[in-house]
Amino acid sequence: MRNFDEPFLIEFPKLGNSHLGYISVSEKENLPFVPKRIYWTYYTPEEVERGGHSHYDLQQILVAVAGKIIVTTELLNGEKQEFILEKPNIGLFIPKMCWRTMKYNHNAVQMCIASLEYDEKDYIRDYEKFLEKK
Ligand code: T46
Repeated sequence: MRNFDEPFLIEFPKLGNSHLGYISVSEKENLPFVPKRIYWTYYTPEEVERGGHSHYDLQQILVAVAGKIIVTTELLNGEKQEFILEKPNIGLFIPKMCWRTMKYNHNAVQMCIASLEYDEKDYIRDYEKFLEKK
C-alpha cells in the first residue's frame, strides 16, 4: 500500500517510439488524487530557487516536461530528499506538509498537477513556522 505522507516518483506510461515521438497519459484512476488545477512554470533563471514553502493540504505532482529540475523535499519528521526530474514521463508526488525547493536549468518547463484550487492561505512560506508544526 502506497504511503501518501511522503514524496515518491510516478512513472507514467510512455507510448510511441523514436521515429514517431512519444505520448504520456494518465487517467484519474492512476493518479494519487483527482486534479483540480494544472499550472506550469518556465523561463526560470538558473540562479533562482523557487518554492521555499509547504502546503497545509495541497498535494501535487511535478513533471519536468522539458529540461531538468532539481527538487529538494523535507518532511516534518526531518527526512530530506533530492530528486532530479529530467524525463517527461516521470512525475514527483509531493504530499501535504512537505517543504520543497526547486532549481531549473535554462530550458526547463515544470508542469504541476494540483489536488486543490489556488489558495494563498494553504501556504506556509516561513520555514520556522513549518518546523513549529512538528
Ligand atoms: C508549488 C510549486 C511547485 C497564482 O496566482 N495561482 C496559482 O495557481 C499559482 C501556483 C501561483 N499564483 C501566483 C502566486 C505568486 O504571486 O503566482 C506567483 C508565483 O507563485 P509562487 O511564488 O508560489 O511560485 P513557486 O514556483 O515558488 O511555487 C509554485 C506553487 O505556488 C506552489 O504551490 O508547490 O510551484
